Order: sequence, then structure tokens, then C-alpha cells
Amino acid sequence: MKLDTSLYFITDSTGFAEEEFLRRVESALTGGVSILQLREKNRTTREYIDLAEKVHELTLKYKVPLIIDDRVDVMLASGAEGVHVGAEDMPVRTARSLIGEDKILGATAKTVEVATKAYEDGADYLGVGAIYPTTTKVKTVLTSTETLDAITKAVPIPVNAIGGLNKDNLHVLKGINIAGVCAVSAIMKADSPKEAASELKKAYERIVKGV
Ligand code: TZP
Ligand code: MG
Repeated sequence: MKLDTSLYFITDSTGFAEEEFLRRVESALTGGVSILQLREKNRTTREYIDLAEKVHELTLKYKVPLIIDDRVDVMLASGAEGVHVGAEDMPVRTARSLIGEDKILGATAKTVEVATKAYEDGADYLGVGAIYPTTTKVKTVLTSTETLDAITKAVPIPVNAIGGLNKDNLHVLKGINIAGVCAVSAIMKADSPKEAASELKKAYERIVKGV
């Protein structure tokens, strides 16, 4: 089935009790998230797998693929649908050889060169950014919309924009052939993750896709 990355929600459990975190994840899923990444930086392997299994129960209920950030082992252990690797993680080619052809493999790219290599090495989609400064804890630099545009023209796989995106600032992406937007805080920290997801999806369709 074709991968739908139009509304790519990346979670951040920082500051939330587990119950509240899972409630927010489910709320976002009901708002139209099309793909969900579990992104955990401060958990033991056991804790990461445990949380991934719980989130996977939710994503299965809404028929949304679950992607695990960084960790092939956690993806395999939890039965998630895919893994996302960045510049400091496992190389794309290595990840692909370990997970097989059927799992979803995402990669981060900030240049056309890295994007092209990630595609050639087996990535199914790319995340490109940060488009705007972000308040989410991440080691990143800004990526220009010119570079984002060039990447979409260089590879035949879905390219998503990421970094500081919310329903009110997507205009800079207009006219660029992205497959979707990624967001952490715009959804995770919203009063209603459901409404935030739904509004972000509508803004993406209206402003970027022009529908
Ligand atoms: N990679 C580049 S920016 C970013 C990641 C993981 C974080 C995006 O978070 P937010 O809250 O949507 O700005
Ligand atoms: Mg990473």
C-alpha cells in the first residue's frame, strides 16, 4: 500500500505521565495522523520496547504505521512497521539490510547529496529540516526551503518537511512538492491533540496542496 506521510506525528513523552502520553497519542490518531513516530531519547531499551508495544496497540487500532526513531532493535522487538534513522544513527543501507524489504525505512536529509544517497541505500521516505527553529530537543540546523525543493526534485520517494511547523506557518512550503508535514510540539503540546492534528492536516491540504 502507498505510504501516506501527509500528517506525520512525532511523539515526545517528555513531561507526561504514561497514561496522559498515551491519551494524547490516541487523541492525535483520531484527528487524522497518517503515520506516527515514537521518538524516545532517555529510556532504557526495556522501557522503549514497553512503550512501543503500548503505542503500537493504538496505531494498529487506527491503521496507522508506527515508526521507531533510531532503534532497529526496538522496531523489531515491538513489531512496529518501520524505523527512522538520522545522520548519527545506523547507516541507511545497514538498516535496510537488517530490517528487510517490507519494513518502512525513513531517513533524515539536509542536503541533496545525503538525500540521493539515502534513496539509493533504501530509504522509503525522507524528513527534511528544520524549516523553522524548533523548541523540541534535537541536534539540528535550519534547512532552507530552496534545499527542500531541490531534494523533492532529486528523489522519487516522499519528502516531508519538519521543524517548527504549525497550522499558521506552512505558507513557506507552498509550491514545493512535499508529501507531507512532520510535527512534534504543534500536536503533542496542544490542548487537544485531536483538533491540532485535524487543523494541521487541513492547513497542509489548503496551503501546500491547494485543495
Ligand atoms: N528533526 C528536525 S526538527 C525536529 C526533528 C526531530 C523536531 C521538530 O519538532 P517540532 O516541535 O515540530 O518543531
Ligand atoms: Mg535519530
